[in-house]
Parts: sequence; structure tokens; C-alpha cells
Amino acid sequence: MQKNKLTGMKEWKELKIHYNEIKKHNLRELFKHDKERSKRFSIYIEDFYFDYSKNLITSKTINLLLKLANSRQLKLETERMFNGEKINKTENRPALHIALRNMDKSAIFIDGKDITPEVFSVIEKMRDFSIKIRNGELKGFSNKKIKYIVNIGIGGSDLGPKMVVKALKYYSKRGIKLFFVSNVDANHISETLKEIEPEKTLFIIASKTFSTLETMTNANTAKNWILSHYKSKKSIPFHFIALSTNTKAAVDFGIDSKNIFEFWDWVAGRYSLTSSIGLSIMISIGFDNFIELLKGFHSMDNHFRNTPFEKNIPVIMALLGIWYNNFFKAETHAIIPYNQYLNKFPAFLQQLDMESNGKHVDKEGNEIEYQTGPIIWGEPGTNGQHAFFQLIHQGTKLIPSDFIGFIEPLNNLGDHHKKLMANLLAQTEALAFGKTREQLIKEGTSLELIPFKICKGNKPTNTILIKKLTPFSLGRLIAAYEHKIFVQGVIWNIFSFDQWGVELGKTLAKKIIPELDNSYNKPLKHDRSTNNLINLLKKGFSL
Ligand code: G6Q
Repeated sequence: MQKNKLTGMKEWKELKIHYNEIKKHNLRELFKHDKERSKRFSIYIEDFYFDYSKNLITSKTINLLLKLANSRQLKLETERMFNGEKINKTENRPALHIALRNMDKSAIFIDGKDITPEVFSVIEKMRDFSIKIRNGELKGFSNKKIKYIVNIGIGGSDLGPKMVVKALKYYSKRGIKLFFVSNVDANHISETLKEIEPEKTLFIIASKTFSTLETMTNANTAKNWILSHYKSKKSIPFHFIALSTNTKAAVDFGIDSKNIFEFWDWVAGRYSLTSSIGLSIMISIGFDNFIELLKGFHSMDNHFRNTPFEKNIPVIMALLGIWYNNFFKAETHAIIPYNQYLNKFPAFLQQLDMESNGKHVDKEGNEIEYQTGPIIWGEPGTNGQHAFFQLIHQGTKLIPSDFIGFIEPLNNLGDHHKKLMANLLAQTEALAFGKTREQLIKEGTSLELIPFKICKGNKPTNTILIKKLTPFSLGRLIAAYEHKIFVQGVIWNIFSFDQWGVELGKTLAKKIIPELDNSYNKPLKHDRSTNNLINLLKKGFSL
């Protein structure tokens, strides 16, 4: 569909004018003059509270942003996604991750075929398999119980399951140890192999295509490790299973076709943790908890699909992101979970967001003249406070941030939780309201130190406060970010579900790999720098 050029739209121009008005305000005064602000700018859905009042906005800002969303036909575009239309046009596919957690089991059609029964039959298969591992029924080639699970995958076949397994460790079955190997750097798999025993290990080869260089290299190394232990090819099906859309390649590898857990090309890798790619999660937390995770996703899917935009968490998150990205020209967005279990959450979102919205042409293939996806980064609080927070408080860059916290602790130990949450609140308060010259004088700060100690405040934050970290609440949180990214893609008029830059990366190294062999003696045809570096790698510093 031909979209109006974003920057030429009336709604966009109004926002630009409004930005010049907002610049004159600060949060101290906005809060002072509006007692209802925190109520007005917050959304509450059972056990999930989204407070966006500490943003550089007024009601007018939100109204203008909502007008923009409407003019970009967000409702229609959302329905197109949920209805399985081929919105991932450059790959000619739907983007139907919502079908993976379609818990009311309604029919969803692709080319006239209802995909829901298939989705649930894979979940059932995962259930049977994970139960067998968890109760020790599944044995290796020498009849020993499986104790170590190694997920070999990268990108979308690694970051999602790894993040969730870590996030939900509290709910995990102890006694089964899970490892994630992704990097083609031998250090990764070597160190993992030192921790495990071949006869008690199951390798999960997680790869949608079953052809990714890193994953296949690691899978073959693992296979050789098993073979060198047993000296029999018959051992392979006992110690390897696959999560893949490429059944043939998995069978050729030596995996029993019964142990291939299917998923589909209509799931982009980074949105695949609720597919069979999440098998390691199910093994770790069990079937019932996995279903809770899916229910959490589903509840946010419903919220997103059915709630008016002004009360819609992903929509408001997305619009605020656009406000800073495109009008304040903020380049990055920080994600700060105040929960150590969520320490991989920022890295997961980094891929989800940056791979989806890191695009420079619109849906018609035209170069775009506005900024698209932000740089996502972050670390858990309170660690980040002792590291990069200085720049957020007093640096020259505007960094909108999401603070994520939980009301109830999982490990209720002494006053840890109170201190953790006090820090979250203190930081968002300080970022918003800063420390003024007057306050410093009152505190008796010496005059020469005052300029250095002033914190201007006016740094925007969202606070997401959730009752407790559970499989359900985690699912809901992840889905909120998935849909935030979708909304932004719609407004920027870009394709959020392809990743041609990643595909390019997958082929680049292939040309150089043979050139690094000592036997390669054809002339090198790269630039001089690359040629020289290749020679250094081959011959060391003796050149
Ligand atoms: C995700 C990307 C990418 C992909 C990996 C692994 O959306 O497409 O991160 O997940 O490159 O691909 P395979 O699963 O095919 O090995």
C-alpha cells in the first residue's frame, strides 16, 4: 500500500511544532501544575502497571501522537498481522508469532489452511519429550540419564531461549544443567564440553534453516566429540535432536526424524521463543510453566489487539519512542531491569528491536529521510548505576530509559528487595527532577562545586512495575516489547520482519574462509588492508 510520506503528513508537522513548545517545559513544573499527571499517564492491566508520566509530554503530545498512529492506519495494519496476511513482503510470508500462543485455539489461516492444530501438536510433542527428560526416562546411548542439555543455536535461536531460561531460573528443575553455545569461537564450545559428560548430554541443534555457519560448526564439533567417545554412529540419535524447519538437513545430520521439532517459516527467528525453539525453556521450567508463559504472551496480544490506543501499553511505548527518536533526535534507548534474573533481557531486546527496525528504506523501497530503529542497550539495576548512569544523569545526550521492577521478590532475603526497589525509584526520581542549584546551596555545597553537582533532570523514563516475576508476567512483558516494535515499524512504514543485513552477514565470511588456508595461493583480491590482515593471520608477525 502506498503510504503518504511520513514527514510530509499534517500530523507529523503538528508534532514538530509541538516539539518546539515542549522543549520549553520541564518535568518539575509539569508535575507541579498537574496533580493528576501520574494517574493520567499510566496504564494498569491486572498486575502490570505502566507509568509513563515521567516523560517530556503533555496531553497534547499524546493526542498528536495518537493522531499520527491513526493516520498510519495502525488498527488496519494490526489486523493484517493477526489475520495472517503476508506482511513480511520481501520474504513473501506472514509474521504470525501470535499464532504460537493463540491460547483460545481460534483458527488462523495461511493460504486457506488453519495452522492452529499444527502449532498445538508441536507443543504436545514438546510436552512428551520434556517430561521424559525431566523424569529421567530419556537415556543416552549407554543407558544413562540425561543430565546436561546444550542448546546450540545463534541469534534468534539462542537469545530468546537463553534469556527466558535465565529469567525463569527460579522455576527451573535443579539437577538438569542447561548450556547455550552460540559463538563459532571454539572457546565457547570448548569450555562447555569441559563442564559436561558425553554419556549424559543431549545436544539440541536449534536452527530454523539448519545451515547457519556458527551453529553447524558447533553441531559438528559436538558430533565429533560424541563419536570420539562412543566410536559408533548409532550413538548420534540418542544425543542429538533438532528444532528446525529444515527436516531433511537434520535427518542428514543423523537426527532421528521423530526427534525433529518443527516450526515454520512464518516465524521470524527473533520472535520464535514461543515455538519449538523454546524447547530448552520447557525442559527447564516444565510444561505447565511453559503454558503459563504462552498465556502471558497471549494476554498481551489480546490487550494490544483490542484496547483503544490511548490505553494500549505497546502503542503508547511505541509512540513515546517515536517522540524521542524522531523529534528529540535521541539515538538510543536504555532498558534497565531491576532484577538480576533479567540480566539477558536488554541483550534479547537489542536483537528484537534492532534487527526488526534497523531499516533504511520504506515499504516501497525508497530511501527514508527520518530516523528508524533506536540503538537498544542496558544492564540490570543496580549494577548500571555504578557504571553508565553518570552519562544518563549528567552527560550531553538524551537517553530515554525503561525501568522494570517487581513488587514481590522471588528470594525474600532480609531487606534486599526494599533496597533494590528504593534504588529504582530514586533513580527515576532523580532523572526526572534532578538536583538544583537551590537544593545544593541549601545542603551547604561549596560554591565552586555547585556547577559539577547540578543534575538538570528532565531525563525521560518509563516505569514498568509488575507484581511478581512469573512465567506469565514475563510472557506479557516480552509481548509488550514485540508489539511496540511492530507499531513503530508501521509508523515508519518499514518491514519489521525481514533481516537482509543479517542474511548478508551470513555469506560474507564464506569467501574469506578458504583464503585463510595455508594451501590457498591465488592472489587475494580484497582491499590492501584486508589482504594484509589475511596474510598476518596466516603467517603471524613473522611477515
Ligand atoms: C532472527 C534472525 C537471526 C537468526 C539466526 C539463526 O530473526 O533471522 O538472528 O535467528 O541467524 O538462524 P537459524 O535459526 O536459521 O540458524
